[in-house]
Amino acid sequence: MKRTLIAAAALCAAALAHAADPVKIGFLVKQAEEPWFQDEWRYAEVAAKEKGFTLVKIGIPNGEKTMAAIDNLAAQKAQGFVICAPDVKLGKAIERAAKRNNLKVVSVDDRLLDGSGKPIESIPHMGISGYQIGKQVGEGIIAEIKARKWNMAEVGAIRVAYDQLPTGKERTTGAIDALKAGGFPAANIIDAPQAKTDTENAFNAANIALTKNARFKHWVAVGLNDEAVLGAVRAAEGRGIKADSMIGIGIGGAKAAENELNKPQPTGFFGTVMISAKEHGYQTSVNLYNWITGKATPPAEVLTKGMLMTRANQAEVRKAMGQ
Ligand code: FCA
Repeated sequence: MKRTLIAAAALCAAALAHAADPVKIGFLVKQAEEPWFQDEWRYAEVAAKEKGFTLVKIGIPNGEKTMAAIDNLAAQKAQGFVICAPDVKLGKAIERAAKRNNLKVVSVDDRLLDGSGKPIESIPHMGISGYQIGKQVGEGIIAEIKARKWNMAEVGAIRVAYDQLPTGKERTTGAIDALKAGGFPAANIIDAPQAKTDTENAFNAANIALTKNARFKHWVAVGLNDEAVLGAVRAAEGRGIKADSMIGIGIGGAKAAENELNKPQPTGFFGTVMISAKEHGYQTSVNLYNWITGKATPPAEVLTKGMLMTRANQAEVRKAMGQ
């Protein structure tokens, strides 16, 4: 009896001590050098200041670094983390590591998958509505092709593809479907698979597509993010295809797009569908904080919207998106 009481008292004390621990949250991103992720971190910091928790930002370019980061967070007595993993197939390993270390986990941008390739429903997720946003890209391109009175038979479309990432595939599928729905010839669409979702890899992929298809007079380009489309735009420039014969529309709207849209001379980067780094960075952190402190469980899945932004409407779009 006495022993049970002592054990119970010890448990209570441990629970109280835990509850009183200052809240510490990790924010783990696959590509820390990408402006989108820097923006997410910036808005997560806003949440940290507002709610009074500590934010630990860690770049996780591969599986090994991901596992090390989770162990590191546990050693620092963090209670949870937000994650955009370098490979969504790490889902189960991430879930196990979180459980083992008693850490709560929510995913952002890229939904984690289980061994059979299905989303892990028990990990709350905030991502973009990829297909819908992709459609906005395609519709924007069709409108601009028409404004320029191009003959679609003479236009090639580059789909910078990263199909192993479901949100990536959804985005470019939405874009291509909208192009086709707008009358774009399916035979003029060329896949350019990239090895990694950055500008350099997109450049290399697009370069091959352009070399093999020199017959087209004009070009359009889509991809899963601004970096993908920028790669295609730079590759086209290298072959003398400039703003007047190129329409690239990205997805993102962070610094890379901003710099491009504010160059004194327009480039082939016609615009981007701006998505909300603020919501993704701030709200995921707040949701996790509320979960840790017992205030609320995060919604199972939130899909956010985007707005087409070009040189013509940058200020309005940024204002409407609160960024
Ligand atoms: C993915 C992409 C990023 C960004 C994010 C919302 O993680 O790789 O560039 O678009 O989704």
